[in-house]
Amino acid sequence: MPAQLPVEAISTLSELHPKPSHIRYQYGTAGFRTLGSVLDSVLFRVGIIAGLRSKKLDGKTIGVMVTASHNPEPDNGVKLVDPRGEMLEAAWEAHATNLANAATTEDFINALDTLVRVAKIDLSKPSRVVYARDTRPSGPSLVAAFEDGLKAIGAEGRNAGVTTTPILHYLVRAINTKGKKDEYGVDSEEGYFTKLSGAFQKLVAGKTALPPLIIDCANGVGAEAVQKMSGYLGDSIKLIPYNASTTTPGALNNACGADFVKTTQKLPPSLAGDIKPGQRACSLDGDADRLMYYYLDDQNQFHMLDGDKISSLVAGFIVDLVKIAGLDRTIRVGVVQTAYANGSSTKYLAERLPVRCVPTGVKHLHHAAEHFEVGVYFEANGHGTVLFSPETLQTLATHEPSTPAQSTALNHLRNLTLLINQTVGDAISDLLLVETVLAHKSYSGAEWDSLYVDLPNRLVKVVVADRHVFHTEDAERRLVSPKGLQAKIDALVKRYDGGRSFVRPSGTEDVVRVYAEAMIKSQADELAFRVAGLVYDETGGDPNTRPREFL
Ligand code: G16
Repeated sequence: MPAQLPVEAISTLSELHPKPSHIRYQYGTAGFRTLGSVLDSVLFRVGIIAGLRSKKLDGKTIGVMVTASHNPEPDNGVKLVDPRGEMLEAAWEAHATNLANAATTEDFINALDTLVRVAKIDLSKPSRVVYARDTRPSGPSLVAAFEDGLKAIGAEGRNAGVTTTPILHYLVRAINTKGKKDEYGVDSEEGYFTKLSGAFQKLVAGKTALPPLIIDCANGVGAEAVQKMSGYLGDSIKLIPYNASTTTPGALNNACGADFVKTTQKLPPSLAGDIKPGQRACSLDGDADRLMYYYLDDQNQFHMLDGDKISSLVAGFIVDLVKIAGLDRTIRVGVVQTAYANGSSTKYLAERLPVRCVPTGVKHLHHAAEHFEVGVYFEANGHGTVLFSPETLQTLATHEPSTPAQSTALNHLRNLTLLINQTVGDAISDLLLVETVLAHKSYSGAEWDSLYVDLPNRLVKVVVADRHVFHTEDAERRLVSPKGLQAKIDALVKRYDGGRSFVRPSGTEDVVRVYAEAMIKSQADELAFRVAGLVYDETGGDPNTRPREFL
């Protein structure tokens, strides 16, 4: 008789983690994400789902990260990581949503039964899960609920403790490739730090010493990782962590971090006075998978270097190296962006490389980037990485250079494949990558910034009664519902020189996001707030959050 679901164990433990009746959960842009106080049942169920996913994949290790990343401290969330360190397969997102919403233990067990049947899961297979959490106060109890889920399904769990999202992704891939031809690295935090720091030291050897780098850690888990990484980097670069108070209540992502910088286009107030004109610094988000750079010019003016600028810098560098190495006929470098990419960046990149636009969410960018030999993907919010296809890795490993210049470029490319965490966006890996390129190009922040001039833009959040009535098409650049709203937006956009605007529901916060661009800043602000007003009027939002006309 085939192995059966351990119904009794699931049932007993499930009763300890009942689903609140008034909440509908959704596996969104980056997993389940909402107030930490209402996630207990979700975490328990995710424990079981992760176990089943592992069984489905023949006992390969699945990752689970408990975090709400850039969201405010009271929020929390959970995302599943597939065996190669990439985001969960889309079909299973739907299974996860379905299971999280089963009203009772009985419904939950019935839904599990259906999943096992439909997905043809062999329950006799082993199941292994590695998991971690960020520094949020709700983390420990949510992890305990998750561990009950593992226990219920009989999965073997490995607790990676408190660490960053990208380190968890790294661990998943390292565990699953251990002892194989494509071994990703030693499956420990130490393995991660050693791999990245070793590659960085080789890449910047012989270059002019890099100036110390101030890193705003968003008072999140990145602070601990930055401190640890510092110890491995020797004197190749000095990292100076700011906003490293991981235990101060309410500090996480508050007036600091990558999302604060991107949305307010301002320096975190806690850094003011400590950054000198010409000096560059950067911000991580709450789980250290996003990165935002900036610098002050001679007039003390703040300049932001976002994901698009990182993408342009890095893609240009890799294209040059590929050419110098004599591999430009074999290796095609491409870039993936989303609708949030600044129009100037798209223009700049598209004149040089193939560029694709996909819906928001690293999972979408990642898959699109896999179609290139080298796929550079960054969201404007600073979330991204570079992927080298298996064939490209093979080419880099076996190519015989015919000149010293080719040999040097080839070595740099090989070291880049080690420096870059190719599983997912990784702020620490990305900042070492940026510093590498700046060292090679001898660029200051201002020189990097001058690759192209950003079109003024504005991002606004609108709280609406139900964001699920918003549906988009064309890589989220157009609304299909509510009906008629897109036509009104189009009419408005036409009145602005260089105007562009789009509206989409967030997959991580209970808001609708509005983005606008125009030739001048005041016009971009005005357009964003006018479109936000249209969204509000159409759907009836919270009166306290009605967008102001414009600033
Ligand atoms: C997550 C995703 C990102 C996405 C961001 C915002 O980031 O991983 O790809 O850009 O959410 O998504 P949305 O606009 O749908 O809320 P993080 O850093 O919060 O995990």
